[in-house]
Amino acid sequence: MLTVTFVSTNSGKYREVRALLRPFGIQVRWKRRKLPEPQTANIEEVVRSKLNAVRDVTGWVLVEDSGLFIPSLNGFPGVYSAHILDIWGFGPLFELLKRRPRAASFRAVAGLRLGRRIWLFPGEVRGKIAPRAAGKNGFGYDPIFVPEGRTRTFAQIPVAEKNELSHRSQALRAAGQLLASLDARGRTRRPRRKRSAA
Ligand code: ITT
Repeated sequence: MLTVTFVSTNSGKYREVRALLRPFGIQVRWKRRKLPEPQTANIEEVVRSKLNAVRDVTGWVLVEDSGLFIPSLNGFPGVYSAHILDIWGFGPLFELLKRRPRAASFRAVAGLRLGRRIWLFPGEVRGKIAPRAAGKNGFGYDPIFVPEGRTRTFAQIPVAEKNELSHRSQALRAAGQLLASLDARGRTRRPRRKRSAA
């Protein structure tokens, strides 16, 4: 079974990543480490920087950067989502959105590294900010995000349902497909030949 080391400080992300890669037969090992994030509004750049900082980790390495982007706030909190939630909670966001459109999207970019090779996989889910926080599942902004076509927040629906829709699931499914096609050294797996009955 292929094993991938997921480097992150976020246990909520780890739980989802583990569940999302399981169907591909991939085992996830969690390495809890804070990686430097450059001052940039671009998630891909953050992921490249995270991948650069895990060069010392051997074998397949996975990192992820994500955030909540609100167009009526020019994309805020975006790449600063984790920090803003720490210092603000939800209150000031509700305040800012009183007279602004509540459309929002979660975006994620997963990054894989094997030696000197890297791969990036984006994912996005659109929705809106709920009028008030609701639900206990998930983590981060899940209690205030209602995905498109639904009436309940990510924190109100079962995690398995979030994992069908989420930004992270899109990114991780693409990563899972790549991993399932390669071996521990990054070589293309060949389908086993059937022995012909002689
Ligand atoms: P690492 O960098 O160590 O992986 P982190 O939590 O600091 O962990 P990010 O810098 O990528 O991760 O920040 C992402 C933040 O965006 C995360 O902490 C949440 O606040 C929010 N977020 C991202 N995906 C989310 C999701 O699926 N549900 C709720 N909030 C999410």
